[in-house]
Amino acid sequence: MTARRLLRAVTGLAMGAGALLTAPFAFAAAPQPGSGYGLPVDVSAEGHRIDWLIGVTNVLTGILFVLMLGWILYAAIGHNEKRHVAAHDHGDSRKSIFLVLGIAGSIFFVVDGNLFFNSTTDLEEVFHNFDKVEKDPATIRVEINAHQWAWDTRSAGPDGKFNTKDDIVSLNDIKIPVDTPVIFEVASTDVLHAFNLPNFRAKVDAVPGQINRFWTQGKTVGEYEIGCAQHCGTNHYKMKGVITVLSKEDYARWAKEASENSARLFDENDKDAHWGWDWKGN
Ligand SMILES: [Cu+2]
Repeated sequence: MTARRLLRAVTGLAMGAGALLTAPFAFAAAPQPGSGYGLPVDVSAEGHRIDWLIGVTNVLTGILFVLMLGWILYAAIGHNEKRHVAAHDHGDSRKSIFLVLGIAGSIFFVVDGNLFFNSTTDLEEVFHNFDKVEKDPATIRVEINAHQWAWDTRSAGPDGKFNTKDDIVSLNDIKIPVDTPVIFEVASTDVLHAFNLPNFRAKVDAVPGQINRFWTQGKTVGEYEIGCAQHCGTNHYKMKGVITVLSKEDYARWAKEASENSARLFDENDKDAHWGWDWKGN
């Protein structure tokens, strides 16, 4: 092996290894709590489905990357001017066309097909299966009204109706019980925002004039971040909140106290406080 060929091989390997090693850090400027440089820790009952899809896709594209790198190295080292004269064709032979279509088609079928099949199944059976969640008498309902630059939150209180005097109203602060389904209805009063719960693998656009919904269920008691995932103006970065997963007993205690306080402070003439809407689901 001549020095030049050795240099070429080493450079190729180093570039490939460098790309592999730096890729995960390019997307994570700071470590996320609880999980180093990976995804934020998942505290939801169904978030594992999304993590599985991301993990499998990473593994499959990782395998493809290594195969392609090997192929390029083989071409660079195995075929060179000293071994034989380079052969060129236009890639329009039957064999070439079938080979290219076959490889591209298989990659598309396996990688994208897996994403498509599993994500549509997950949506149908779990994430968009509101019928099942709404039938559960334990289900909690929360309304979110986004505005520049905060999240108004409202839970129904003991009467189960929104926009009444026992509603629990807060700002950038949501409390939910553990192991209990929660349906969120999300709207916006001004511009597009996106209500994002990274630790629940849940995110939905907040759109003026429209109510979007999703449901989730916390499985680990603790405090987690709420963020806005849609650039919505100068102070977009300040649109942070906290969602707290409480034990069922703590939640019951808090909800009772909070709705009593709300009823006490209720002012019929304060129109700004009455931003809630009739619950759109069942
Ligand atoms: Cu926003």
